[in-house]
Amino acid sequence: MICKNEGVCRFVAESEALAQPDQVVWIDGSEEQLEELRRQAVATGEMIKLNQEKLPNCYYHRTKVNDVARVEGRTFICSREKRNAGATNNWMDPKEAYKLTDDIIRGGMKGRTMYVIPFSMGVVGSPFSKIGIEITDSIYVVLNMAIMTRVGEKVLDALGDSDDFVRGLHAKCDIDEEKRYILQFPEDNTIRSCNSGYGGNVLLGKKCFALRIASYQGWKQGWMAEHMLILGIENPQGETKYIAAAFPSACGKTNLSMMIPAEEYRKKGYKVWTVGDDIAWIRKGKDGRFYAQNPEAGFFGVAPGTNAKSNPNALASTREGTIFTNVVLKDDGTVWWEKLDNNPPKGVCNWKGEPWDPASGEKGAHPNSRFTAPARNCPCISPEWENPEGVPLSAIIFGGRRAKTAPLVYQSRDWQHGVFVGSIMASETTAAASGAVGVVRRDPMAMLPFCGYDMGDYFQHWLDMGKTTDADKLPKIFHVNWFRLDDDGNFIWPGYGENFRVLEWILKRCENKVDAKETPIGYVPFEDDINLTGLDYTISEGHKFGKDDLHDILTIENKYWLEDVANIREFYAKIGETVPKELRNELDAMEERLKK
Ligand code: GTP
Ligand code: SPV
Ligand code: MN
Repeated sequence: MICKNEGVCRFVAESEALAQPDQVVWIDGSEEQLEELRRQAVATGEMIKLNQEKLPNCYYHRTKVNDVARVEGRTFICSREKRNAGATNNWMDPKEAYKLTDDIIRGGMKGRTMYVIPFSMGVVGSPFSKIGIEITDSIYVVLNMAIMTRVGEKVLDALGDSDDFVRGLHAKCDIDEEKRYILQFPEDNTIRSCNSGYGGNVLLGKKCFALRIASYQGWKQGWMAEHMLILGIENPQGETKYIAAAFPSACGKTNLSMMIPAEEYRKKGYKVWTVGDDIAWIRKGKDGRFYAQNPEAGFFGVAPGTNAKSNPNALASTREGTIFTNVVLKDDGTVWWEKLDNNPPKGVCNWKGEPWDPASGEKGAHPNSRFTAPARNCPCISPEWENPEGVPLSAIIFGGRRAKTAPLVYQSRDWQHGVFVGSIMASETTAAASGAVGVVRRDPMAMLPFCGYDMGDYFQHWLDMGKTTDADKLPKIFHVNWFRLDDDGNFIWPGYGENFRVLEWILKRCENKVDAKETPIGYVPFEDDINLTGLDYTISEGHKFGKDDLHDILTIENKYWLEDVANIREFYAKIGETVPKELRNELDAMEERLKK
C-alpha cells in the first residue's frame, strides 16, 4: 500500500520515529491480511481460535486483569485553555500532554510491529463520514477496528490529499496503570492512548473520536455527536418511525436497539429495526428535520445478561466473525457468561484464566466482558443503517438506572425543557468504567465521560440546535427508567421486549394520538394508556406485575424530586457559569411546581 497523503505520511513517520517499532504494516482492509494477523495472534497466544463449527471465524481474548474498563480518571481533554475542557472533564495542557506521552511511548514499540489503520466513521465516502488513522502495536486492536469501523485502502482513497483526519496513536507499552493515559486534543484532531488494551480506551474510533473529538467538531460545525442508540419502529401498515436514545454505559442501549417487541405487538405486525447501538451523529437535513447516522460498523456489547430470551438478536450477531473479551472459555471452544443460560460450565477457567468454581459465588465472566460483532450479522439490522443521510428522528429518549425517583416514562414540555431533562439525567454507575458501582451520579445526556468540551457550552449547543429549527420538525424529548426497584431489590418493570409498551406511548405522543397527565416534572402517561394486555411478569414470588405496580412506577414523589433539585443545583454549580440561563430557569420553575 502506498500512502499518497502528505499529512498521513508525516503522522506515520513521526509516530515511527517516536515509538521505534521493528516494522510498520499498513492495514489494507483485505481479508487475506486480516486472516494472517489472526494467525499471528493465535500463534503468540494473544487470541484463541474458538470452535469453528459452532462459532465460525470467532476468537477469544483476555485483557490484563488491571485493564478491564474505561478509566475516566485517566482520561483527559487537552484543549489549549482549561476553560474549554470544562469542570466535568480532566484537563491537561496540550504541550505537557504531548511531552508526557512522548516520554512514555518513546521506544515503546521496539521489538514490535506498528500497524497503521486508515478507518472511516460512517459509510466510506459519504460527505457526513469522518476519517481517522489509528496507529497501534496491538493486533487485537486492528482486528477489533476492522469489525467496529470501515478500514483499509478505500479509506485512504476517500481521504485523497485532505488534511481532515483524526490522528490516533495507541501504544500498549507495559499496560502499566500508573502510566495509562487516554488523551484527546480536540483542537488538533489528535488522540493518544497508552498502557491499555481495553476496548473503549484503545478502539480510538469509538468513544475517543466518535464522541469526544466529534462532539467538539459538531459544536463547531453545527451538528451533534451523541451516546445514543438509533432504532426504527415499523408499524403493521409498514411505516417506520425512528427514535434515538441516550442511556449511560451498561444501561440498556444495545438491548433496546435490538429489542423484539412483546408478543402482543409482534402478533399485530410491529417490528424493531436496529440502526445503531451506541453512537449517533445527528444533523439537520434539507427538510429541517434531525437525521441520525450510526458512525460504527459493529457492536462492542456487554456480554453478561445477553441470552436467547433477553436479546436474541445480539446473541445471533455474535455467532460469526466475533471477538469475545473476558468471558468464560469452555472446553469445547465456545464461550459462556453469566445469564447466558443456567448451566455454568464446570472445570473451566474464569475470565482471568484461573480455575473457577461456579459454586464459589465468584463471577466467571467479567461484568464488563464484551463481544465485538459485525453489525451486518444482526438479524434486525435496519435496511437504512448504511444510508449516508441517516434516518429522520421522531423522538429522543433520555434514560438512566434509578432505583427510585425517576418514573417509567415522562415527556418534556418542549425542546428547551427536554434539554433540561437531559442535563439533569442521573444514573447508578456500572462496571463499564473503573471505580465504584451503583453510586448515583449526574450524567447529562449520558455524555459525562464523553463530552469533548465544556458541559455548559454543550447544553447551549443543544438549545441552539432547537432554536434554529421549526418546533414541529424537532424530535420530541422523553425520559425513561426501566430500573425501578421494589423494597427487596427486584426490578418492578419487566423491561426488554416489554419496553415496547412504553415506546408505543411515546410514538402516540409524537403523533398527538394520546393525552397525558401534567406533573411538576413533565407529562406522564395516564395509567390506562400504557397497554398491559398480555403482560405476564413475576416481580417476586407470588407477586405478578399489575396495575398497582404501574401506578407506583408512574408516580412522582415530590420529596425525592426536591432532594434531586438540591443535587442538581450542586451539579450545575460545579459546571459553573457556562450553564445556560434557560436551564437554570427551568430548574427554578420545576422546584416551584414541586413545592406547590
Ligand atoms: P454500553 O455498551 O456500555 O454503552 O452499554 P448499553 O447501554 O448498550 O447496555 P446493554 O444493552 O448492554 O445493557 C446493560 C445491562 O443492562 C445488561 O446486563 C442488560 O441485561 C441490562 N438491561 C438492558 N435492558 C434492560 C431492561 O429493560 N431492564 C432491565 N432490568 N435490565 C436491562
Ligand atoms: C461504554 O462504556 O459506553 C461502551 C463500552 O460502549 S466502551 O467502548 O469501552 O466505551
Ligand atoms: Mn456505550
